[in-house]
Amino acid sequence: MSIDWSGVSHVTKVDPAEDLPADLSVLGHTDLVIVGGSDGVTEANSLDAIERIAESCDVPVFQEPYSASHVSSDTIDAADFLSIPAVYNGDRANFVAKHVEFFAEAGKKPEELLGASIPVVGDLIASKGREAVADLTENVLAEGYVVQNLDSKAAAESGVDRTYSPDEVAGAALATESFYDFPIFYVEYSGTYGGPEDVEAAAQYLEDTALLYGGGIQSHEQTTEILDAGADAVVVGDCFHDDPAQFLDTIP
Ligand code: 1GP
Repeated sequence: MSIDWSGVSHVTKVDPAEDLPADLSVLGHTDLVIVGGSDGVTEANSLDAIERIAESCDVPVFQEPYSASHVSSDTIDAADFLSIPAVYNGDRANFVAKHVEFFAEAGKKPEELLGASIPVVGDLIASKGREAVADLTENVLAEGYVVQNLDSKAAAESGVDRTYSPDEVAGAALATESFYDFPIFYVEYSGTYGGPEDVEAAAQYLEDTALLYGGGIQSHEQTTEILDAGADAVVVGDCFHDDPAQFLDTIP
């Protein structure tokens, strides 16, 4: 499947394990919302966040899980897309194993699900039949990720123990577009501003793949610097949770 990124330059990452601002109307100024975090995420808090956002504003909502247990037929129905990270500089679980686990879960037979305590993704088949698996896979996007802040929860969760040089970032971007054919390449500096260098390195190789940068964006100037470096969109997370008024300054 494909997304039209031409109208998307500002993305908000909402952590479902954190408190959401009471007034979510500021999300009317962003182009896309991703619901996902790196600690304390559950199916229940993901579904709650997705539904509250969808009720509050008319923007596409992605769910970005780091475990199959965050996904259910309810979250799939509520979100527009599932975006699943594949972390180049992470451990094997985060480039291969979690993905196989997710799709194995989706393909389970109904009798294997008896007694499941949460509405796992496998209940798709139990409740809606095997054709629901095809519907699911149409709504799954892979994100090629490079995690560049070793002190972040994202690095800990994905087994990252080394950051990439700009040349390696460029190589990962080229692989994303020309080899893996993922629709998204994500430069992740979660919690700190990494500047434009990695974005410039990646942008030279990306034509069809959308280039996202996230990490430490708190101002219009930072947004502009990253977009000028070649990113399709900035991703803003902490600033949304911490200071919704400041968050408005990050809008291009
Ligand atoms: C986190 O890239 C996003 O996954 C946004 O980062 O929280 O630092 O804005 P911040």
